[in-house]
Amino acid sequence: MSNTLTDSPSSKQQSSKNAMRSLGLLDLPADLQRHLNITLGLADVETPAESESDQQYLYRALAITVRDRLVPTWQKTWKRMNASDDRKVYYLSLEFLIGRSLTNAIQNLNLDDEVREALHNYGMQLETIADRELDAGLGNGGLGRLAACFLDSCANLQLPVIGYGIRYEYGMFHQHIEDGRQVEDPDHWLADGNPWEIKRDEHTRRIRFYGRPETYHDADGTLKKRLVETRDVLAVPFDMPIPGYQNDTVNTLRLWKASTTDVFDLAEFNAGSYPEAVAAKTDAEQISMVLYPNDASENGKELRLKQQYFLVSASLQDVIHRWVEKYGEDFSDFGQKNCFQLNDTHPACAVPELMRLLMDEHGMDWDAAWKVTTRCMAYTNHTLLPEALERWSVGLFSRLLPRLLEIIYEINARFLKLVDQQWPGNIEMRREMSLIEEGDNPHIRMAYLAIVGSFSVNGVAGLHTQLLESGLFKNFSEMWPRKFNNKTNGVTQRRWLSHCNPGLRGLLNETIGEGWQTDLSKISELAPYATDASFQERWIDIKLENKKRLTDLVAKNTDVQFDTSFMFDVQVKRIHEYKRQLLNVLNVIHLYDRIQRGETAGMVPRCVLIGGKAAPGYHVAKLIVKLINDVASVVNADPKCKDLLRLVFFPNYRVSSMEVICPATELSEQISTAGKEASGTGNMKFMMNGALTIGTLDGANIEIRDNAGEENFFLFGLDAAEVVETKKDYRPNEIISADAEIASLMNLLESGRFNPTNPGLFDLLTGGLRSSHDPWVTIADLRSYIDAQNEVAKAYQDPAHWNKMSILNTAGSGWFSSDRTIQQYAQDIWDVRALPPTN
Ligand code: T68
Repeated sequence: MSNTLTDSPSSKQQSSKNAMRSLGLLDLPADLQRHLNITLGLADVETPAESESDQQYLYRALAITVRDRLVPTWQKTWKRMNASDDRKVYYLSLEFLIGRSLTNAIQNLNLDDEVREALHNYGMQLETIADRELDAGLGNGGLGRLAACFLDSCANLQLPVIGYGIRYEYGMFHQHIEDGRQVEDPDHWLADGNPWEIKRDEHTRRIRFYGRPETYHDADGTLKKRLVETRDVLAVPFDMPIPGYQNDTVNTLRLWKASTTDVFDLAEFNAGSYPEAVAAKTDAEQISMVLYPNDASENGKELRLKQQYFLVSASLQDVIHRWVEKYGEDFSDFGQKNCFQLNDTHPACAVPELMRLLMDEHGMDWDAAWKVTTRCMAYTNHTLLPEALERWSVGLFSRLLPRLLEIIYEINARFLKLVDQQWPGNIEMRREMSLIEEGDNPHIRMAYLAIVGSFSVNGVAGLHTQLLESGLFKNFSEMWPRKFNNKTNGVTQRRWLSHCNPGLRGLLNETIGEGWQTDLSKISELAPYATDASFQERWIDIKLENKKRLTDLVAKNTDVQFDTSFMFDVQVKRIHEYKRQLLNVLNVIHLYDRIQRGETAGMVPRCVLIGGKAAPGYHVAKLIVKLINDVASVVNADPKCKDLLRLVFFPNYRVSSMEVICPATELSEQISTAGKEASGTGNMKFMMNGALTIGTLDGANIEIRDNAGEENFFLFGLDAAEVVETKKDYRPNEIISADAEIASLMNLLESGRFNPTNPGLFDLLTGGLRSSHDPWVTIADLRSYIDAQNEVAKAYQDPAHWNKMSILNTAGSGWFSSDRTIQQYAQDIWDVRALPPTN
């Protein structure tokens, strides 16, 4: 995958320097000083800038200094976009988990040396200042981070793609641990302002909620629909720059903030309730106040539906506004020239909303509008869990979005005719496939709406797509086989290898050149070095440095001291039963049990790190967090474990902590119940950084194993089909009693050893494990998991062998670049090309 459109670095740097100068930008150190003194009004900074406050100022001044250097290219990219008649893509997502922007911008602008030199004047390291930036945590986990990696890759490939999302005032909650339990704190990340955003008042849009549809005759006498008596909210855009990698491109992420229309309720106003009339207006602002922290269950809350419609309507109006400016009221080519990628069903209202805009506001008839809509909508599914599929109550919809409901009914009526043509007289099929789930409280099935309204439906890993086609969406895939396609996820190697692992970046650049940063397929050139002893030495040294870095971070955030000579065994992701953090804990208890019995032969010392957030209302997940912490307390306090085992729950796991965790990891835990994890993307970050995976045949693990070589992957457990079989006659209690080691570890857990002062605390968890209805069949996989962990230990004791496997994992990770994924979206779904350069 070569990126022929990128200019050579020297001419690029020259032209951007010229642009800077013409805009009156000074050299970087002088600019930084000016922003400190003038923009932020700080007279002096002590050198070294040791106080928190000085470092905070330095961060802000540096962020503005760097942003200044993005702006000219950003404007140019907008112009290139607007000048082009080629198709454009809009990535609609309720979540963008961006993390930090400063170091990313510095890397992509190639400003590292200049910035370091400038900070040297204040006796500061870039790392210290960069650490001051709060994560933009506008997402829950994989789905939100995927959106951020995709934007990075689109900018790297110079594709005409705009991200559209919500500017949540409060992002993903902060987690801290009290007495072993998760406690949530609000994440007011915007409290001190966000230096990366630019507010664009002139592109404000009006979003209309509630009201009622009314029929009327337009000037030509045509019968039309309009909404009256609505309650309106304004959507104000804030743009964030998405810099490409040293390629003279800066794309845009447009985030909408909800704001009042400033129209007062005159009745209240005149009744002298001025403060009440003003206060009522803050209702509007609630819409963009907070990110919903549920990653895998639908919640049915009115405010969430408001957020979804708010994003969709604002973004579609924005695109249509630019269309009308450029092409007038002729929308016949709109579908050909635009494509909306729906990141899960969260923005699925885009289907009926585009219909509404085209018909009610731009005069199109149904058939023409439907042709346009289904030509430009594409839907990505991210889950196989039925409980996570979104359904909205018809009652709520009819109050909040009455016109959209009418349109959905009409879409459904026409769709059910097609069903009837395909399966004549099959009433059952109509009921199954209907967009409306009937019953006492009928619901709209958002996934079905998204499928019917889109020209493309994709899953996010090979197995996931197969399971969608043969399971969840079987009928739809029979009806429209060509709609369904797979796009295996990827991650950006610029953040998840180059930036977060500078040691490895250096070694890679030296060994295979720098091309891998924009074309990760080149990383396969590493394979011949896998058995090279001197290369292995350097590989080991780099890992050790990274392990030290993580050890420091763990010490800073917990009271646990890691030992860098131990194996670093890591599971970080949202806490969920299907991801089976419990399985991991059971193995830790088993190791602890062996240590108590003195059966330590063949054991390898391990530091086990588990991190992740539990949805605040997910009781079982929170209990799992408590168990991890309570087991950790016992293990870490036991002198017998001192040389063999540590366990830590890493608090407040987020993007910026993963940047330290993944380069230091040696064993990556990807142990979900097969058939439940759509893809996983953490698994890819670990692989790139040379961790070996212990995993089930689930999601992208399968492709990771194929690419690493099965001899370089620790496979265990049932596959997806076997899970289904097993559930038919599942008897975990028999498995437990028949296996002495498992019986012993369960006994330890149930004896109250980890909850001496709180008997029965974990009964809910142990009861679940022992239930023949345990949907996650944890006990069924436990023996196989323990055995695989023993294989891991054996392999780790032979460093030459382990490091060969580690190198081959990195060498095999080329497929998992989000650049590859995005090239496939661009070719197979979007049909878009790189923006032509400016002339
Ligand atoms: C994840 N989904 C998948 N959902 O679980 C993971 N859900 O396998 C996959 O790799 C990743 O998506 C990217 O495709 C999520 O992260 C959510 O975060 C979410 C948020 C709100 C509502 C439902």
